[in-house]
Amino acid sequence: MSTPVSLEELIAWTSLLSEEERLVRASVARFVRDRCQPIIAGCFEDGEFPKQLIPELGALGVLGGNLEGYGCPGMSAVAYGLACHEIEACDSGLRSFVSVQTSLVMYAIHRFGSEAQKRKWLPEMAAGRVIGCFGLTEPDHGSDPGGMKTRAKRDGDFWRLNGSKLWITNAQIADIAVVWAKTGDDEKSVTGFIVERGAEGFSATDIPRKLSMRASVTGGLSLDDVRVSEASRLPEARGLGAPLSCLNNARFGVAFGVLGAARACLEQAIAYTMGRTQFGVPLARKQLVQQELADMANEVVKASLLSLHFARLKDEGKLSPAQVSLLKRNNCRIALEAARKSRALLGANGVSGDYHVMRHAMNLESTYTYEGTNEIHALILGRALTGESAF
Ligand code: TGC
Ligand code: FAD
Repeated sequence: MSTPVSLEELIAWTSLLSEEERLVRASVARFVRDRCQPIIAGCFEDGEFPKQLIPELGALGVLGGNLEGYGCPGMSAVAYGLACHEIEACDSGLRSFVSVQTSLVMYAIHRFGSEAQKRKWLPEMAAGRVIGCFGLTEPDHGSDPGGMKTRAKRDGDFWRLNGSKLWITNAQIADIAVVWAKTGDDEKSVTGFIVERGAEGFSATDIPRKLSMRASVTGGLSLDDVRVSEASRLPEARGLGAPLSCLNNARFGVAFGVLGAARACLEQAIAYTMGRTQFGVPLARKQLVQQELADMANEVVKASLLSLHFARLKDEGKLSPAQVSLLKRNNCRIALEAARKSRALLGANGVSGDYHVMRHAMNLESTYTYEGTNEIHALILGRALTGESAF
């Protein structure tokens, strides 16, 4: 038997990373191994998000990691992507927390907020003392947020918000919500507001019986004539393009992250089939098993290298939304396939929480759908390729 080659060696990422990127990756991997991995299976089973880890994520510098100034570390897109990758190797729900805080809420304030809003919220959010959520999806408007029913009506120096949002990560634990509402009927009237927890008429509700992302908080937001000051409106956000540009960033983090989950599943499948004997030999000596492992490795290695290439483009400000869609769609699909294949290779043990692959597979079903479904990204790419909109 020859010495096995690790997935890490096949990807050969390390030689392509800067010193800073390697350091970020190593410190996040250490945190994940010591602080997250030991508790995650229990959190998932209990349907609990490990809130105690939030200040530690802040101290690690991953919250707002790729933003500049206001207490944010300003790391490269590559370093931030690698942090997402390492966190999601443990659990997609943990990475979701980081994505929503960083790419959706902090980015929205950083990009579209007033100077006062940035000074007030960003340093606190980077430290993990203030938690945010991002309310775009509604019960009747998911893939087509342009059809949202939530409305904002001017009332002197205030606004009155009415409507509801559903499937909102962090809803029940958030101190602030970035809520998107229309001031008229047109998509161009989409406006963003920072709504604080405790505002009269504003409440968060649970979504019961969630079978995916159980270590993440997901809920609904209800806005019943909520009075919000003009100072809480994001002054630079005009039209649907504003929330969609937040999604570009979040989709990038998802794409990098899911490869961490795929890597964890593949490594588990390799270890398991090398250790498990059936018909007198280790499963890893069976050709059909090796074909499954080879197929998974193929996809994970290709996706990892593409992700790194696109992350470098992002750092140069050259990554287009169509490229983000391609990456998000590809990586979510191959990660879900890797989790399902790994689950099968572990046989009955594959459905046990002790081996983690089933938890990853259940989580990855959500990543396939959120931040734009597999089909919506196909249509975004189709529109880019043909110039024809087929939504
Ligand atoms: P469309 O006519 O294409 O565009 C309207 C305006 O927006 C601009 N735009 C973008 N700007 C920046 N980045 C993008 N990716 C953009 N895509 C479009 C566009 O230029 C236009 O601007 P303007 O100035 O001309 O008005 O809009 P549409 O209504 O046809 O919709 C397009 C579509 C379907 C692609 C879009 O609605 C879409 O992406 N739908 C998917 C919705 C989605 O992804 N929701 C995610 C919610 S958040 C979430 O899931 C968080 S999960 C938690 C976690 O991350 O862990
Ligand atoms: P729908 O839009 O109803 O789609 C249902 C099916 O129809 C999908 O397969 C879809 O691909 C397909 N479909 C839709 N339109 C077309 C078309 N034109 N052509 C072909 N097929 C089509 N949202 C937020 O705003 N903030 C959050 O923090 C957030 N967190 C989430 C966390 C989790 C765990 C989950 C599961 C979702 C979260 N979402 C969040 C919502 C998520 O973004 C939406 O679920 C997603 O955009 C899809 O919307 P939908 O569920 O309404 O599905």
